[in-house]
Amino acid sequence: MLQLFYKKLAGCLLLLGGIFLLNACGSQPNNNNSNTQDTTSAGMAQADTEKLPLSKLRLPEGFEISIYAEGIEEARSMALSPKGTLFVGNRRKDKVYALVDTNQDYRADKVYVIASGLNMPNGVAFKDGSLYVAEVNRILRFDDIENRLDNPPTPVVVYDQYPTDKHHGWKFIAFGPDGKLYVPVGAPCNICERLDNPFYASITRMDPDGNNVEVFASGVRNTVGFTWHPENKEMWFTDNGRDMLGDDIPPCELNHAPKAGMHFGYPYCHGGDLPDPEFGSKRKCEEFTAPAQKLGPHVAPLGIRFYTGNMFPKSYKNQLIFAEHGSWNRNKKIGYRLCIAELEGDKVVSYKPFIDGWLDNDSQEVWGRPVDVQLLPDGSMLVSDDYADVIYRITYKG
Ligand SMILES: [Ca+2]
Ligand SMILES: [Ca+2]
Repeated sequence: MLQLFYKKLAGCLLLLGGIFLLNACGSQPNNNNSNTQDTTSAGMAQADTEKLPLSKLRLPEGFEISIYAEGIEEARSMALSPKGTLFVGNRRKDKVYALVDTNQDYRADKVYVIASGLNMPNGVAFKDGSLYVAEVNRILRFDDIENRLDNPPTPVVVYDQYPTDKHHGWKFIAFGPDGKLYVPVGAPCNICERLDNPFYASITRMDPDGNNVEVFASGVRNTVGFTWHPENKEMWFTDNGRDMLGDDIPPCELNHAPKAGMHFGYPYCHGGDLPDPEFGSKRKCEEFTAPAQKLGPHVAPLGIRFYTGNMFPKSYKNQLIFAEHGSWNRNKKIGYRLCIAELEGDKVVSYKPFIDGWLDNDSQEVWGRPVDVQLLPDGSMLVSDDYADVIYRITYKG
């Protein structure tokens, strides 16, 4: 009832009109008419490729990496429309971009700023002509967006009752095979037990119109990437382990959530078998679902997709490719790479690097940090980088 009241109130406020709302809420996106950057320039592209040391990247034999788009400030999560428009969000910045490859040479030619002034708009998803954007506490929807890239509409507020905590408040979002929008809510802390709101440390889901919001999975500290198996439609997600327990524990996690209602351990148990020093005495590790694969400590796993294309070798088919954004809470850096987890049935049988070299292990210098991965219809793969401000494209030539 209360929710309905707020929705009605929001509707009335919208009727009161633009300027008042801008001042009252202070978080309405600013649309403007000069929201395009033209990036058509072969010379510029070449110069940029030279600026980034792509040759330092180690790829499996036969693979190549190039720049799909550059100058995309803090490029985070990605969503691709069926027509090929690539939407890209921000975490610490405030914008959402749309990238269009007008001449289909696999390099973006136009970059549109769809919205600015948003509150950590990390998450983007596309469905039925509309772009969905996740801010910290709400979901926005930009209708008919591909016909309005030059002059984006004022978004519809789909839902605005998520917690407002900025700590782990940025969200990855995606539509599941059931047509529902999946929205995680991170723990508002490094480690804490917040039973006051079941949304904390969970993955929720809702109808596309914002109705029927429910918790899908609990005990998830901070997932910033999930996807569904192409055949059995079961969810897989990455989760970032807690900090401040030293360099080597706990592991970050790759988890498997075949059904609703599962609990993945946080804040009581990490990695399936490591009780938390503060909260571990409250509940036992055996009560929870252990990760399908322990990942490296502090590697910060983010975007994840099954490789469903036909360009890469057959051994990649239906295997998980995910980004490790890289550690900060560790003396010697690790992560800063793309990994592949090979599955046999529901079991992960290997976890190994796919592409690395953004981190120089000896000097500990970093020049890029992969965030999200996105397949293109030709089977090539895009990778966003919020440190180098680019989108890469990975191809296999054999
Ligand atoms: Ca192009
Ligand atoms: Ca866990």
